[in-house]
Amino acid sequence: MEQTCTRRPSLSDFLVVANRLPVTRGGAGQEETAWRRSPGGLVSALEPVLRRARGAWVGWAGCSDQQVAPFTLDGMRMHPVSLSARDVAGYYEGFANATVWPLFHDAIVSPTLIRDWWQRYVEVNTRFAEATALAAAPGATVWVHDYQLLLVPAMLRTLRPDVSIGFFLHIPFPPTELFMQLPWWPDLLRGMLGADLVGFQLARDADNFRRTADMRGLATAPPGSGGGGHVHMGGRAVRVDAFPVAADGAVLASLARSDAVRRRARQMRAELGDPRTVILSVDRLDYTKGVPQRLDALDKLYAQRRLDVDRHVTVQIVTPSRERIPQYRELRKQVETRVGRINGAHGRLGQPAVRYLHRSVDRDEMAAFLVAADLMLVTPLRDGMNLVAKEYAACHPDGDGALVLSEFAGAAAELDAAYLVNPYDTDQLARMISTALDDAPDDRRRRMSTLHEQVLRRDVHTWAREYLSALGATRTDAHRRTVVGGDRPRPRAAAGAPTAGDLWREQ
Ligand code: ADQ
Repeated sequence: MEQTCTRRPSLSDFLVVANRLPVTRGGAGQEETAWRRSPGGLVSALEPVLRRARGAWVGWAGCSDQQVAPFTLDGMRMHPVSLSARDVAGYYEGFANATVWPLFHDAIVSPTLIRDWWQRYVEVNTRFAEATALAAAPGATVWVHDYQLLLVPAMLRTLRPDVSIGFFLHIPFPPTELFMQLPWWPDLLRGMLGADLVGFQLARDADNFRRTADMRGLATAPPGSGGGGHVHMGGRAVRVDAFPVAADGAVLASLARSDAVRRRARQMRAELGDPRTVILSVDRLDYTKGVPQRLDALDKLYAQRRLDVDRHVTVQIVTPSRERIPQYRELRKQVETRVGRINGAHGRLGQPAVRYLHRSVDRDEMAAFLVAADLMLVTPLRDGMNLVAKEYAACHPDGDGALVLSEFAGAAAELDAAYLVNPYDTDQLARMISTALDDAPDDRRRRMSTLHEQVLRRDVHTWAREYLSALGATRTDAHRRTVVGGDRPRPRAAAGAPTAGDLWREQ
């Protein structure tokens, strides 16, 4: 694996800016200083563009109080932004994850408002914007990601008006009244509107955003048009639209067909006692994912003997997440207490009802779990999209399996052939699990085949291409407007700098 350090980073034509760099330090048997690429759909979708366009990634390396020099890994330039322990506490665990995250997820838990956290958030966003401004070539394309960096687009525009700026929010954008509970909402809105293109998961997120912009007297057009349209601000037209994120469908489907994964899936079923039905859930351990409510529904089903431990085994895998935040520690206790109670009440010696794993699993193991499951439960209380639902559908090319999916996952807008459910209603959730298990095999197969086709038709590469083409078009539009409308032209890219649209067309 190529890894070189450089003190003088050269400039890049395409930059991704996200809270975390797509790398982790040291692996088994590796030097502590060696970096490895972290797996992930976003990195693999953007890798071809990053390689071709002298691409770079700006983000936090994950270790606090350490300066890490820029380095190149597998042809991608990495620009680490350093965070102190106080930055991590105020910006990341504080404002991003204990203020914005809960508020944008329907305030499922109460957002905490602390002025010092906000100050840290502003400082760290400034640092990200400055690092990006230094690394971008004239006229570069910059794609900023997610709720940790809402202020970066406007900050970057001030520093580098020549670059083309895209912003994408991976989580829901809340209704106006909820957003306005944040004392700093006008700053956040202005921050996002620094972009040329503001992208959301769903049309309803884009609608919420445009309605909020209306509150500031910013002209939006056309209203209620199903998510598309522009917000006009400071003589600029900002395009606002929906780009639902997708799974790496083809890769997962071929993994699911591979001998190794199929063998491992059979072995897993054998280890579970070869039950008739394997019920699976895989979540990051977050209060938005609805894990306690789902366990309550399963508890009912085992208690009513509609599920029994010899024939129906449930596997719940949770990835540890944000464990320094009190609400996440509390959630872990709630989940583990419920698992213990269900197994105490309904399990037998050597045959628990719920097998519980609190860990992350690698991609092949994850694919084997998804293949092994007859029924997948994805029941978040609120979720921007939820890729696990799409990944499950990708892993079932033959129409076997069934997906119970929350109406409040963004994925439900597309995957309406799933068994859709309101996860707040545990009786309904329990009934829907029964329905999915008892449905006529032909109906189940029809639903699953539809889901599989959907996730393969539009994968993560299509998603990135759609977004970057739209971003490229904003530059062309802006140029046209300056010619036709006679506005003061924006400082232009250096001659020949590729636009986001060109980057994709070159593929
Ligand atoms: P998350 O809330 O982290 O992300 P989700 O989409 O559920 O969202 O999962 C992300 C990835 O984590 C998936 O690829 C999944 O396979 C993986 N994963 C989950 N548990 C795992 C485990 N135990 N071991 C290994 N891998 C695991 C945010 C938003 C989502 C949105 C995504 C992408 O909250 O709504 O779908 O971004 O935009």
